[in-house]
Amino acid sequence: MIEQYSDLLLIVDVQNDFCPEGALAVPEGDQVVPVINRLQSRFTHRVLTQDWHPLGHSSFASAHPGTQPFQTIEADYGTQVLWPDHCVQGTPGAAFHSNLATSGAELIIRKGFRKTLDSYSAFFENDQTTPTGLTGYLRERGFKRVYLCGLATDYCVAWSALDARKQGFAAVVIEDACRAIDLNGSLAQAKQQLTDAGVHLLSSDQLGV
Ligand code: VGL
Ligand code: ZN
Repeated sequence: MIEQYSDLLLIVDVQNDFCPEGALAVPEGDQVVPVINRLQSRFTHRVLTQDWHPLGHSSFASAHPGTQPFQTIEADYGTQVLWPDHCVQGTPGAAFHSNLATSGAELIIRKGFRKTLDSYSAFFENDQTTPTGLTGYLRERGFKRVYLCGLATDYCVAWSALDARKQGFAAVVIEDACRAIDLNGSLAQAKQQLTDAGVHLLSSDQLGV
């Protein structure tokens, strides 16, 4: 049962660069759009996130001469995957998928906008201490449970769900409203971490959508 006052749908990074033809295409990334639009009609409260990097961002392989996308480096805040340039602020790749319903969202959280710090989670940047402000927003508004959907299951959706739990919210990932990058087993690892953290995994039809 979705609670209209205390539940919130968090729609993670449904942006052109994560869809087929995009710079960091997630397989079938665009297929989440109709599912998420149906889900949106069940929630009174919706928040969007947007990956929002400056040109030359430190998560881009292009910013580290001699490296290739999808290899890892050690950043001062830990291991960082290097990605193709993606979701550069103000570019078409950073825009939401054109069929995603966005006008009903109450908030758009942008993340990853500091040049030397990446951010997967909607709550904290990858140093796991720099807040985006989402915790405060949710607490002040009285939300208790976060339902998550979007891209990518094993990165921004998973990290957001884990941080939601750490911040004391109930968290539910709607699996068929997500798609994964699945880099070196990252999807299986993320699902194990989600389960261990008490995140519920559901399908949209279990929500009657
Ligand atoms: C994401 C990799 C890099 C995501 C964002 O939205 O899952 N993944 N930036
Ligand atoms: Zn990114």
